[in-house]
Amino acid sequence: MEQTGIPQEKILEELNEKLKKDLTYESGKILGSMCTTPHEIAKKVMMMYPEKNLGDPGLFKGTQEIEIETIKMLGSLLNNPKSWGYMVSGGTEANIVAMRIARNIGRAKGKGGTPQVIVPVSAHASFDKAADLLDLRLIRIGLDQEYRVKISEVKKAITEKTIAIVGIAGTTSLGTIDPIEELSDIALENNLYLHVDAAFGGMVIPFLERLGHKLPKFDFRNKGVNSITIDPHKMGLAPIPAGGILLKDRKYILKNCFEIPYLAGGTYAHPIIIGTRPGATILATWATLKHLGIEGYTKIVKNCMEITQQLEKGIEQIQNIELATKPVINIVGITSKNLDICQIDEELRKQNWALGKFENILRIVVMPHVKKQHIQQFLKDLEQITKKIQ
Ligand code: 0PR
Repeated sequence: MEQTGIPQEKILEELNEKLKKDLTYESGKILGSMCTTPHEIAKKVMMMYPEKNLGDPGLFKGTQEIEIETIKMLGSLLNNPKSWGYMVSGGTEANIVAMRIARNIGRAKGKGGTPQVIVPVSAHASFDKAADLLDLRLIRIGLDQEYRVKISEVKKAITEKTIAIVGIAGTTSLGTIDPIEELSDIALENNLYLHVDAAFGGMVIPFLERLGHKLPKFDFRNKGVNSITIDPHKMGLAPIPAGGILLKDRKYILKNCFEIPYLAGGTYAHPIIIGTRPGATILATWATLKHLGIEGYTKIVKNCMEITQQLEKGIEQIQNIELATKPVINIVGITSKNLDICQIDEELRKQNWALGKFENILRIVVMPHVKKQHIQQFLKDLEQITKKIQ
């Protein structure tokens, strides 16, 4: 650290200089991220209240009420305004919290040995983190031709050690939606906890439904769904960190809290992982949800889907590459039978394009910062690269 402090202006200049190395969403080159520039109102609100701490909510009762209102808004989006939950640091924490509750419910049922959780192979890495932290064993189930979990395999995988099933609504690699209705029936029949990871899809699918897309019911309309992850810091245009964990029933969480008796605001039982917790991003999420409303988000999602279709058509016209599957939401996977995907990725990176790379798929997430002209340019560059490396 400096012995003598540096004037503010100089520091801001230095920061500005150093951050020139960062890619920006505005450049349109970031095609593989699930995050984007937060909405203007989110940025404003976030800067206004940086000191709010929901680790000690008794001190910030107003902020706490706003968190509850935020959860209610997300709950009504997921068709259960009565659901209970918390704003967390993101999908990872939300999934870990859900897995912890499922494990504890399993324990309370007297299930012995290492608890088993049935997950699709498409599950996000946060489930590996949860398994490691919570001493769970993941039982991984393969996918059908449309990259959704194979229901018959899920049924076969259930044992007396199974404590939970996970379904994904908007997978990380391709945005596909598992048959949650069928998973719900299986969970009810076998008295198992069902968690839905809608970290990305939660802020997309409800609006696509409003636009008339026929998609599987993924939310609390299914009686067997116990909890849902939904992240406003992805398609919700909220600032990072703003994830959400919603539970069908408040009793699940009440039995699973850590009581902190000495807090300045009075005793509080922490239900989630982190302690000191930003209120500002939650206030900003609340403001963004209220400002955009259902209509605002529906418009944003409609626009992203139109650009997704533009990209889809463009890919179909380029030789030697193809769509991994027809996109159901604003995520597109590119694959190839005769070209090396890693080589395509390398060449794209030389031109500053930043996509997601999975085993044999390049992923594009058509976020609100991705515009028509970016996709046009991308398709041109991609076509040239495929010709060059043939
Ligand atoms: N569940 C699903 C289905 C996800 O796709 C993700 C994140 C998570 C949970 C975890 O969410 P957090 O990252 O908020 O904890 N998926 C993105 C991914 O792995 C995260 C991401 C975001 C990656 C922006 C890159 C990036 O630039 O692709």
